[in-house]
Amino acid sequence: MSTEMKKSTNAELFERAQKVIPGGVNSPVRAFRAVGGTPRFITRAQGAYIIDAEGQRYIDYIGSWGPMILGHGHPAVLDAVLKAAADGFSFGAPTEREIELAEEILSLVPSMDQLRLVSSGTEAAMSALRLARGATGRSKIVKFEGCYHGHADALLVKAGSGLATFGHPTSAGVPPEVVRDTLVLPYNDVAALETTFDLHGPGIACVMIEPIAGNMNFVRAAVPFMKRLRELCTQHGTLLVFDEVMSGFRVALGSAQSLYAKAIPGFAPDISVFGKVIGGGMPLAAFGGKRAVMEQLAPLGPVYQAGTLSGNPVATACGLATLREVRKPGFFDALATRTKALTDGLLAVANEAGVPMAGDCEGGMFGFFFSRASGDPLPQNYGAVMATDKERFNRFFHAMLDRGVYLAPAMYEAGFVSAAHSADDIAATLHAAREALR
Ligand code: KE4
Repeated sequence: MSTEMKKSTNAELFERAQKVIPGGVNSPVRAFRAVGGTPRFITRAQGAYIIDAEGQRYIDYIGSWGPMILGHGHPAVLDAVLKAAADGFSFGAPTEREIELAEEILSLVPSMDQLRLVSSGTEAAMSALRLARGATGRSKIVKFEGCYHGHADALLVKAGSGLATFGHPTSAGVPPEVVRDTLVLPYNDVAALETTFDLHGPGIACVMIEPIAGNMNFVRAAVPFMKRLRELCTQHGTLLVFDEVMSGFRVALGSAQSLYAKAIPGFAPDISVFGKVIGGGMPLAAFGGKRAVMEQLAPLGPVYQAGTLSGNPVATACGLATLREVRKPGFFDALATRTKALTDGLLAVANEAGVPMAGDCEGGMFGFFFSRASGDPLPQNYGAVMATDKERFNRFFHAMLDRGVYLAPAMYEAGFVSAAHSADDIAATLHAAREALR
């Protein structure tokens, strides 16, 4: 008689994981601590679905936090990865495919002349920061409350007490002097920008921003705010760094910067940071800008930056195959239509149920908030997001998870739709939401 291995439950796996991995996870948000409950251990995924250790199938609105824009297991991507792997995993030497991927990305992001490939969004943002400081010879930097740029020390900062005071570390292990030059401003606040540049303008190396913020759920930088930010950076010789790790090739084929270039004539960031989609689910990220800035990097210039697996041959194959699908005619129209159907549907179902909800979406990215009162406007900054109803969000998260819909396990995260999500998947999601909200 075959003694088929007894499958472990999610709880058993979580128990075992916590013995050998801090919190049982390799990235904190996966531990479900914001929403409570037991994380689902995923065994495999296909298209719009992920399947957990207990065989439960979920419609997946995380997509690995953005990379899986085609859905899981796209045949062209899988084929490209298998072929690349058969040719070799890593050489520590240049390859033609790194050139092809760079050319592909640069053809879609006209603000960049050159880019460098790295292995994570954190590494890309950290390197972009060092480059901005090296290229300007200045130390001060500005970021915004509610924006996340990975976990490099100088970026793990929360707002100081006043506008002009410097940030405080958000993590233990970050010495105060490391964040002494980091200013944290309220998102979408023009007055705060004016004051900060009046006080510190000539000393600011860069302003780093998520143009459509996906780390405080879903908040857009208002066009007037972005226009003024660009003007002030130009006026003071400060580099504007767009962190498009999440929004890049996700909100539009030309990323968020193409949306602002439509609204603001001649708009462009000076440095851009990408990740997630350009790796297609494998460890790959990038940062780039005009040639004059990028040539400050080693081995040409004085700003050091390096990486054993940078431009990894298998990861570049995965990213290249992904981008070649994303840029096909009609891809984004179809994705945006699907995402809007989901977002509008959720708002309609909440309205039917008399539950106050606000929501927004762009391309394949969406967010929704349980407002305190119906008619409340979309949150424009971190404080407003955190004032929405977290308890209701968490109850809704579990009610949806129990019904086979996997939303982000935290109210400060955005949601992602893939090309594999069908109209039936959206309908099933809205049916689950109708029941969950009841
Ligand atoms: P990674 O180092 O996690 O690849 O990228 C950091 C990063 C940088 N910039 C932005 C705008 C990002 O959203 C991220 C990472 N996003 C989170 C989701 N909120 C990744 C999920 C996680 O931390 O596990």
